[in-house]
Amino acid sequence: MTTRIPYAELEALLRAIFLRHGCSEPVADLLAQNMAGAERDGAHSHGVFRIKGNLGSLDSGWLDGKAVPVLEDVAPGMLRADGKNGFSLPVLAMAAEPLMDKARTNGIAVLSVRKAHHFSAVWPDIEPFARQGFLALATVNSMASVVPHGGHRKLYGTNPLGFAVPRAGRDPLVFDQASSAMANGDVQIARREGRQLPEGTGIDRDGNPTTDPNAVLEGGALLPFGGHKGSSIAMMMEIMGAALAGSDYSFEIDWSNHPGAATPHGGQTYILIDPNRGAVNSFADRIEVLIDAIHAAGQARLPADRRYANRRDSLANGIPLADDVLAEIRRLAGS
Ligand code: NDP
Ligand code: PYC
Repeated sequence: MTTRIPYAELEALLRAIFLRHGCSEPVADLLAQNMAGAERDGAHSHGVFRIKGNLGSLDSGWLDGKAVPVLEDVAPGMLRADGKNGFSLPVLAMAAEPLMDKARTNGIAVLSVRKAHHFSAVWPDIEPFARQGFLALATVNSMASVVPHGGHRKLYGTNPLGFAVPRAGRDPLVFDQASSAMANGDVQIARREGRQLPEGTGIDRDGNPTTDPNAVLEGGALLPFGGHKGSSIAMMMEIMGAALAGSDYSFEIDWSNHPGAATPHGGQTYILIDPNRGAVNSFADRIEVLIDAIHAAGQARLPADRRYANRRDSLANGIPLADDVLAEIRRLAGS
């Protein structure tokens, strides 16, 4: 059975949970908004499903839920942040305004983030920038769970890439995708629901192709999407996330002394571009020309269409949650 609950109620419950597990008020607020927003949009792999992993990291001392990031202005077009072993969300909250100021002044601005745990979807990071008129690109490196193309040992994270584009009078165009054939969270959900994975998703501990989520998660690995092409994108995310930002590569992250920890403290790089500085023609008009052409060519659904439809439905009718999940959330929140 499923119950629909208002967004504000879910956010308040999540906030209470994170406060009870050692987060400061601002961090609990940001986490709750992010997670409730993911559930509202039907982004289930990064919604309430992630409570357990976040609490595991907080409770085991792997992550500091009260960390206050440090932001440095290192160049006219570049900010650098140290997450101080906290979540990535407070870093972005602190850096968003100065980053947009730089992008307005210079046409482009870069934020590189180190030692910040990114355990959420990427679209909530970048959609707000597009709503403010910026093109936004985000790269994240996570924890090792993906073999490089042709390899036999996991090395890369599922390393998502997000891209958000402003549209005149419309919701932004956003895509946000793992560089693996499937996000790790979706493999875990498939295991929980007893579903097999599509062919080409992963390998078992002996390097053999498998559609069994258990085999992928217990000693096996995911494959990059699109063979060598996805593998190079995953490599780029390691470089942009870890090398550029000064964080750990996915394969360097070791939480073995922190039982229950699940959040990777890799690095993130965000790039904002003011499209009105780059484009000679009206950028907004040119985007509509492209989107019309995409539809005319036969692609009905754009990335983010599904989420926006879910968002409208959830805000009108409540966010659907399985009754056992909601009961567990209420228990964790102490209500
Ligand atoms: P999906 O493959 O589900 O979707 C990727 C993108 O493609 C989305 O923008 C989606 O839009 C769009 N899309 C999906 N189907 C279609 C279609 N038929 N036509 C057009 N567009 C489509 O995402 P992933 O499984 O790769 O990633 C899921 C989430 O996991 C992401 O939010 C990602 O940020 C997160 N993640 C986070 C990591 C981290 O380190 N923090 C690591 C890996 C993943 P829509 O959203 O509307 O469905
Ligand atoms: O779903 O692959 C994933 C993931 C990794 C880190 C956060 N989400």
